[in-house]
Amino acid sequence: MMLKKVLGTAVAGVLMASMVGCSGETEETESNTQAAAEPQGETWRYAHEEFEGDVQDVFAMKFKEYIEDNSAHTLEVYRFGELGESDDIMEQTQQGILQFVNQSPGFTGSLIPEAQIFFIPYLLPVEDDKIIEFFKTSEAINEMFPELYAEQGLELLRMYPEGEMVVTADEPVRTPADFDGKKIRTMTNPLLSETYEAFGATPTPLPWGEVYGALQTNIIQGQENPIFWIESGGLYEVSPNLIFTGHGQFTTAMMANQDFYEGLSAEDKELVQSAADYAFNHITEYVQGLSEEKLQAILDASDEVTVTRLTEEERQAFMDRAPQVEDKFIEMTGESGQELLQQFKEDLQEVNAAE
Ligand code: 6CS
Repeated sequence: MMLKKVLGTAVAGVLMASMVGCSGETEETESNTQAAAEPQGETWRYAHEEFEGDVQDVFAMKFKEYIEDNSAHTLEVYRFGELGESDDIMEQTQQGILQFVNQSPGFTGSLIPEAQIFFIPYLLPVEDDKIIEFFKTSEAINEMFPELYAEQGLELLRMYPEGEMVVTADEPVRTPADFDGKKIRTMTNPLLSETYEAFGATPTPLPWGEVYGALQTNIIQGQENPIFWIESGGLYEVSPNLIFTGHGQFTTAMMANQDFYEGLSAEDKELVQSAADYAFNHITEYVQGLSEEKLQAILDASDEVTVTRLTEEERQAFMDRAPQVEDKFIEMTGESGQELLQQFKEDLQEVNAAE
């Protein structure tokens, strides 16, 4: 785990050096000049925040499969650490060094404050079928968010859920008082800090690369993530008490550099949209039941792990603190956030009514 991180950071500089100055177009060589009748493909670069076989990687590989099966283009996929942290790959995409990026709203909050809506606790359902239906049908997700990303030079292609957020800590937590004095790592957005403060903890924003080590050395006493990531990152080894609070979903977003996208032919735009739809349809199947499967893998791998599922009454004590986070969200985002939140709630009502 840690070795992967160090190696990844070391190669990032080398890759960056070879990329700067590339436009994404295939270099003209003697042989491809001669084969003028052949369709000329370009090489596009796509970076995400996870490791081989994780949810964002499965999405990326499906996107790649569609692009390469249906065009002469090639897609290079870069995983966590190969080009730096989440903020680095976003910056590289905005600069046009990368054509595609998968960045989670957990890190996009400083760029697009409204993206922090996903961190209002107890807003989103935790059930797989409901959350998937929400992402498929929500006007807020599919019509309002693309406009917000466009303001930052990004063409939002898809948002999708990766799984219910589960807290891990150095001991089981059942009440806000149990969080007292615990430093809980959050992704780096201010609203998530508000959530953990409201929950009674001391929020500690950190980039992903520092989380395992900080848990191991007790610099932090807990963190939150979906089960598949707790399993694949080995977080249960250093933070063995799993607490199902029911407060949220890990959500992510996949997008393109907008100048690049706008410069594509109509045919290539259609190709990119279809590839994103293809990957989305696959991932919404893939994530169903993934948490249960990976929880079993954790339990098989460790005797130390405990699982705490809050009762309705225990959950209520955390839910009671959600309105103050919602107020903060409005304070941070103003009218735009208010409109988004209203639409979110209407979209969620429809999903719940369709039960
Ligand atoms: O906690 C994090 O920072 C990471 N969690 C997941 C599920 N994906 C990527 C992200 O960096």
